[in-house]
Amino acid sequence: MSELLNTIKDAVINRKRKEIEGLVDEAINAGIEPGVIINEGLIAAMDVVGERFAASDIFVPEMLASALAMKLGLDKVKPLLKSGNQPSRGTVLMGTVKGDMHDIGKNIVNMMLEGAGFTVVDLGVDLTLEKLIEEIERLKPDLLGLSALLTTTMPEMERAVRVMGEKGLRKGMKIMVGGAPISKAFAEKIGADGHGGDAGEAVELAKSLVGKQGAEPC
Ligand code: B12
Repeated sequence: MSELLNTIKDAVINRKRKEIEGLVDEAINAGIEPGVIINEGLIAAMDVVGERFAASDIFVPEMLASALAMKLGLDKVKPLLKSGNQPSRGTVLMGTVKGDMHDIGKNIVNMMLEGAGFTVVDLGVDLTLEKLIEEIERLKPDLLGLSALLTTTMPEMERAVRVMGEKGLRKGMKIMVGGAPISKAFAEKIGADGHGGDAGEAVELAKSLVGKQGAEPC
């Protein structure tokens, strides 16, 4: 089992887009849990890709090709995470902040939230404040999730949280934040309602925040 997960990880690292779907199918058929395929196969690969990029062993095109391989793998796992016809636990608006194009982590969080019974509306990447405000006013979500992967876009997250408060949009809507450079301390500093370090934490956080509707934003 761990050999197959290692093969999946290597396929993503080495950008083997033609092989990845077959390998993930093989893992699913072998009864490996979707969460294990995601964490130990696919996400583990992106950590190595990031290290190689930081060491200048690979460059943006290679990083992008690995990301595309990862997406093919995730698309195979996604149907397994869908929840049944249970009533929605609440609506979550998700997006990656302005200036940031990274969406793999956000998409995994979306998949897990949907699997846990939330209705997720994905606003994509490079999300402007104007678009965000428009969609919050239109959809009145229970939760807003913001993702950032670049240290240079962390101030955009801070700005979004501040402006949501200034516009009075936090009444009835909690804000959770995440992404590799985002810490619990940063989330507290910018006044978000919570921080999730991975998709599993995001789901638990979402459940607890939706249960706390009506409380004043911190
Ligand atoms: C893939 C990748 C890319 C792809 C993105 C493709 C895509 N569609 O997302 C491409 C090639 C486009 C790319 C571009 C760039 N990248 Co890049 N990229 C990565 C890489 C290798 C992997 C990111 C990833 O997908 N990780 C896997 C996911 C699953 O993890 P995650 O995003 O952290 O998400 C998890 C948690 O954080 C959490 N989470 C995430 N979001 C949220 C939201 C909420 C609400 C919650 C609760 C939780 C949560 O749950 C997720 C699931 O467990 C990282 C290295 C790394 N290890 O992070 C570099 C990295 C982020 N990139 C980096 C850089 C520098 C860039 C570029 C500037 C490179 C360049 N010179 O052009 C550009 C920037 C483009 C832009 N404007 O955004 C640096 C950032 C350094 C820094 N200090 O900011 C990194 C760290 C690489 C490195 N080691 O130097 N990149």
